[in-house]
Amino acid sequence: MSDGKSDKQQTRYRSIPLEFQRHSEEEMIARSSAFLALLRTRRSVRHFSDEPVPEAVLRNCIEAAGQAPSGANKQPWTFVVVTDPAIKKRIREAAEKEEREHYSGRASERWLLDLEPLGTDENKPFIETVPALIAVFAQRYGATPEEQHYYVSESIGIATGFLIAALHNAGLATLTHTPSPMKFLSEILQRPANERAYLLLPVGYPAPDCRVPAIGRKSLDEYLVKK
Ligand code: IYR
Repeated sequence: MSDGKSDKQQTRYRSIPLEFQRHSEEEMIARSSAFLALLRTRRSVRHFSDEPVPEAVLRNCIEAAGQAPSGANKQPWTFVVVTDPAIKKRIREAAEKEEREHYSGRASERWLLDLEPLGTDENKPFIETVPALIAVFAQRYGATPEEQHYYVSESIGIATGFLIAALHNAGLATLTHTPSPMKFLSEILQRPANERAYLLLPVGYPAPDCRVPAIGRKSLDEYLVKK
């Protein structure tokens, strides 16, 4: 077309009635309080048991993540579930290689100082201990580069949030692990060129003697602004 715009026309979705559950105010307060109480108990875990987790639970939680909103409903995500010990070992070795660089000087002094209270270091034995790793990949575009995706980081972030909440709700512990750079994940997991590794989520039951740092959360007033 002379204006440079594509002349391709897309047909609109047909519209359907919204399925929406309306609750009483009392019920809404009870439900939101219960959900808050549930999420208040979520902690990042770094000491896992090797006990296997039910595959059906992982499938449900990943499907829950897949219900997230996304730019133009492109659903630009791929979740790779790794349970094969040989692949976990390769991922651990590659992650620790990057982390050694991180902790021995690639990260700024300030960053390392900020991590000190958490006690993290370059050793990531949990990558092999956990029964499952979920590697989250962002699809930068679709099957071909012409198939554009939109708001990919926002979409992926929301879906990953759903996933972490769903896994916690199901009774599983997770760690949002971000070895950086994460390119090795694409290679080991043989992902196509349109996918970029976003996050590695070790999933399992906490080790019986699992301890976590006594961190706090900001009080609501510190991050809620009313106008
Ligand atoms: N990826 C490293 C470093 C790290 C960075 C942040 I920001 C954390 O909140 C925690 C760790 C690691 O996993 O050790």
